[in-house]
Amino acid sequence: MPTPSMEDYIEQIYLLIEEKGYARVSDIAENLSVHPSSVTKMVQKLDQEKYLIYEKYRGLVLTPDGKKVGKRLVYRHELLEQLLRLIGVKEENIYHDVEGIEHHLSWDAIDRIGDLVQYFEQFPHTVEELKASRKQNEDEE
Ligand SMILES: [Mn+2]
Repeated sequence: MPTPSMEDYIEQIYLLIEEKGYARVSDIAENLSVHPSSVTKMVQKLDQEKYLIYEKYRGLVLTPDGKKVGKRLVYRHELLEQLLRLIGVKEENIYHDVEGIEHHLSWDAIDRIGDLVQYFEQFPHTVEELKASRKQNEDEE
């Protein structure tokens, strides 16, 4: 199991490869706001743990295992963003909040949140009712 920090790296690498076709140390460093030397260190660790293959002058590629994990991490991030958006969290808070909670939920909880988001999408009136109830609470405050 990757640690929270390893998860952040695998997630970013997966996103960069999806977007650009490759992930450079400098881009990973920029996206995670860390020093390139920290990226190099972590990338070596992820190579040891078989999530990716790193060759100093040729860049890095995710192994099938790394791709599988990366895909799940991106799904988890997007699902949590969807949940926060549906329950009315302000747009400016969503990304940061998801970064803060995503590593600390079990996959059981993620699956149940998946059910909840699906339920909201299947029955849009429930989202409207939630909104109405929230409005009522706000008016009472
Ligand atoms: Mn994330």
